[in-house]
Amino acid sequence: MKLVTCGLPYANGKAHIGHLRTYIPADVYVRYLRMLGEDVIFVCGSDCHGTPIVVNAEKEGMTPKEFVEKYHEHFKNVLKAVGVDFDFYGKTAEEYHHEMTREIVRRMIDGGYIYPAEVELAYCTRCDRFLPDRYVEGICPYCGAMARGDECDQGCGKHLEPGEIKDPRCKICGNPASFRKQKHYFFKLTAFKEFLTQYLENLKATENALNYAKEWVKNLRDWCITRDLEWGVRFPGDERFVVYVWVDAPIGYISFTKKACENRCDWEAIWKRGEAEIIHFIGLDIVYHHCIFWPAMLKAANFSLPTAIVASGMVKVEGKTFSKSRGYVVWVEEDYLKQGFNPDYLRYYILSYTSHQKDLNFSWRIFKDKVNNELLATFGNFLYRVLHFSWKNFGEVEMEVDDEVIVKIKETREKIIDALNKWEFKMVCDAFMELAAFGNSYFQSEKPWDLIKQDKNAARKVISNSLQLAKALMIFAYPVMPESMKKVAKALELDLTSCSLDDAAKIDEKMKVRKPDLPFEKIDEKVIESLERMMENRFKEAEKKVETKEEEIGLEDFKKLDIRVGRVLKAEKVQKSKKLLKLEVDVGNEVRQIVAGIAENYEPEELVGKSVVVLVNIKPTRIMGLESRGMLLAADVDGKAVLLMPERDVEAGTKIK
Ligand code: B3M
Ligand code: ZN
Repeated sequence: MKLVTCGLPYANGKAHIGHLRTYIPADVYVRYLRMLGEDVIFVCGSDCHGTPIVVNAEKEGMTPKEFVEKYHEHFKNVLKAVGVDFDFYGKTAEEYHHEMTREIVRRMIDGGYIYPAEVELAYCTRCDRFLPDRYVEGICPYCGAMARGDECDQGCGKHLEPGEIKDPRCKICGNPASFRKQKHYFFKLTAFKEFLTQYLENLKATENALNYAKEWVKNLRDWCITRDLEWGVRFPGDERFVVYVWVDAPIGYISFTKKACENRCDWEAIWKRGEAEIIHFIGLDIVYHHCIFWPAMLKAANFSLPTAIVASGMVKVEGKTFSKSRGYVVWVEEDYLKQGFNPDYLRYYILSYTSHQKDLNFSWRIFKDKVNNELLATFGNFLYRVLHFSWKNFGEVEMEVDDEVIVKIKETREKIIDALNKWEFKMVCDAFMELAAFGNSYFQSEKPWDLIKQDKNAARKVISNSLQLAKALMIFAYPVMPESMKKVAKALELDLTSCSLDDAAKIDEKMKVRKPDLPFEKIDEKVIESLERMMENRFKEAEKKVETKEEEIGLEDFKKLDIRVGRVLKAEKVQKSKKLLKLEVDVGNEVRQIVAGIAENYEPEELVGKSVVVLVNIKPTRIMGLESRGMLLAADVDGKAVLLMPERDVEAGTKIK
């Protein structure tokens, strides 16, 4: 028995192509395993907890429960639409999941792996609350990048423990946070160093995951596993807290397995007695949680351990690093499904573009080329020509297949199995595409359309070989493109849902052929052009937003500015300059010489005695050889300076806040 899972998407936004990079290969893998006769359970579900969900629900004026429900439904529908067919798709907000989490955490407590300790945590005095995880932003203590409370997401990618972040600031009100002590609970991850080192030695995993994990295991720290929040799974050791989202999320794999097993199998055989292989498909960004934290938790609770971790590379969009805020994102529902594209095209793209471990670039142009040149011109062309010719000229074919063809088919099957064992899905696609190319050149060189005019029996032999190849191709490609293959298989009255990979080389006595449907449709250049334009607009829009956002400053930045009311004591024109006035301005504790570009708008004499607004701590500079220490603030009215002045008489030196 095998259990296959996918990383649980946060019910915190729409499904994008980055998600599919995990789910589609996992789905394809499961379909192949089943065609190899394996008993497989395939589960996933929505990750409903964590601070971003609470924060975003608040923003949308919903309760967290309503909020996660909305995105849960979205994910369920989108995944179904792209043919990702889980046995069970749950959500961690459900009671059954809370129960399972509490049982496992209780076991960790009973095992002596959880201890309390005081920690200094970010606390917002204005909001009067502790600031867990995403409620706080600040500076990463490791690399200095801007970071979130639990993760250096823009810099070194490290997990941050509560209290670690520097210069914390409340995400809700923007106030600088202070630190306060609070008692929390820690998981003794450090006690698992030896176990994990050993475990990683034997773990079947993609290189990308293993390389990172083997480095990380050298430097473990205990994990704070409680959070001061309402939304989440209550921590059984102290009901004031909930458990950290990364404690309960992977337990979803177990609670969903239990659900999937109802009346069908024994979940404890899988998760307590080690009687199944447990294979986690994840993204490269959550390797730490799956290769370090999760096996240690399972070990502490005396549960079965994952046997394999399959990490996919990341996704790029039109050559740029995936980023929702920068607009480098392809939304599955509105950008893809709503265009009416066949979901199988996307499945094929994701599988065949590159090695599963490498970065995948999604581009609409490559998409079109792959569909039109590979799926249509090679694969679909062969299937359609063979089926169409057979239907038109024979209707029913007495089969007689050359050994060479059977050998070719068996070789392809071996290649596919070999590639699956390495989780190299591109190699799977390459194998069946190669067989399609072989079929094409065979059909082309034998010219059955000529042959049939002279020797119908010779033509039948060619068609019989070709039909065998066509059937094999449908079977081999079915897991990758289930709907399209089902559609063409109708012409052979072949039920792919009950086929095994072995059936590809089995020779029927006779094959009946009906009028075939075209398996694929050509993608129109105009459609691609309009999608490219749509993407470009999206990038531009996002850029604008990012720019305005970057101009936002915090209160503490503003406080750095020393702005005061000043009184002009003297003013005169700067010689040889049309624009400049040289002023002497009393700024409270001293008189400063300031050179200002306002001569075209103000006469020197009208300024003397007036109150102005001065930025005092700007770096001194020299303008036309004259020192200027300070800057007058003015409104820029189409390039014309209009000086700011206090609305009533104010003493020179008064601070502006
Ligand atoms: N919900 C999604 C992520 O960080 C997170 C995965 C949980 S898997 C147990 O990509
Ligand atoms: Zn960092």
